[in-house]
Amino acid sequence: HAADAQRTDLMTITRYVLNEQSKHPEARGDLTILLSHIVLGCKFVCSAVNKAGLAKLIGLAGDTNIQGEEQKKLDVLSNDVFINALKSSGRANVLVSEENEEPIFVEASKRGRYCVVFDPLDGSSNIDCGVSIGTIFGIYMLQEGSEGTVADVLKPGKNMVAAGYCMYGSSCTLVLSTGTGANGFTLDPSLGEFILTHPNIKIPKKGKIYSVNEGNAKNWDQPTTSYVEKAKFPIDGSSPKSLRYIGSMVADVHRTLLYGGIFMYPADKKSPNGKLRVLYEVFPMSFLVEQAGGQSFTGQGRALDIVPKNIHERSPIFLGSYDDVEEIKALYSAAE
Ligand code: AHM
Ligand code: MG
Repeated sequence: HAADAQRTDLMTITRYVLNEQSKHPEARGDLTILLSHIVLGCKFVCSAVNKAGLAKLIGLAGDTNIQGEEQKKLDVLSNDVFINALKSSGRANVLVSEENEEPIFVEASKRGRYCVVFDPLDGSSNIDCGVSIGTIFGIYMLQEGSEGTVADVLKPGKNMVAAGYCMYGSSCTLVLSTGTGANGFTLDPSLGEFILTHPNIKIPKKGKIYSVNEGNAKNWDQPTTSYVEKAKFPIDGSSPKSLRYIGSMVADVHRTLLYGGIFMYPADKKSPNGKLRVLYEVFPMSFLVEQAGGQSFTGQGRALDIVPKNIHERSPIFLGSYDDVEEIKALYSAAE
């Protein structure tokens, strides 16, 4: 019986990654191990995020613990969790975190072949009010013959071997791609396992939602202004689009993947490169969106083609449904 089979034969994220691995007979299982350490980090942060409100209420946050240390802020704690999980995997080499100015080079005895770029807790302005936040990550393989240098991560996003995010929301959802489509997993708290709930995510070809911080409109360029104007006052007889903006990239991109539409953080006069970081925000999300059949554009070209010059570089970004991104691309071409 199909329903029974579902309950007794669960596709956990580990099982899924092992299946993927078995398609590559040469694979040594290193990526599988690395990913399982990232998954552990996500579970840890999920549990900390869920307890955060309570901890505040009973006076833990900002308090000192038994060792006399101050309780760590959630974003600092999340960063420590991921760094430790990655180092202890024995499979990581160069690490880039939004929280660290400089790249981290794993010590020789624990080094592996993978470089991980990540934002341990994105959407920090939403932490204190209980709105969804998330972790974003991307994985590169070390260049042939390299011992691990910053050059190993200053590579276009299309070179990533895997990317994903984990959203700490009403449920804990992890979306992962190892380059063969995008798949969504939901944490079953009673099992402590991520279960495949959104197999082979395909973003609708065209959406009805636009997602942008419209408070910056005064400083936008012409193509962005025209796009949003058309979304609100369509001239072709179609219905206006809905606006949804959470201000948490993971949540805004997750909705865009499932419901379609466009998410944008454009350039503006005050921030000519937008706000979002190329390595650990723009690249992983663009990777997932392309894997789901959508597009990601910078205002100049394909986002995954950017060659970053420094690890915390920013870029404008327009990503989502294929047709919606075509429209913004046309507006930029017309403005040239
Ligand atoms: P953060 O890394 O400081 O949390 O900033 C990134 C966040 C994204 O999650 C979100 O898309 C964006 O900032 C929202 O920015 P704004 O408040 O300018 O709209
Ligand atoms: Mg961030």
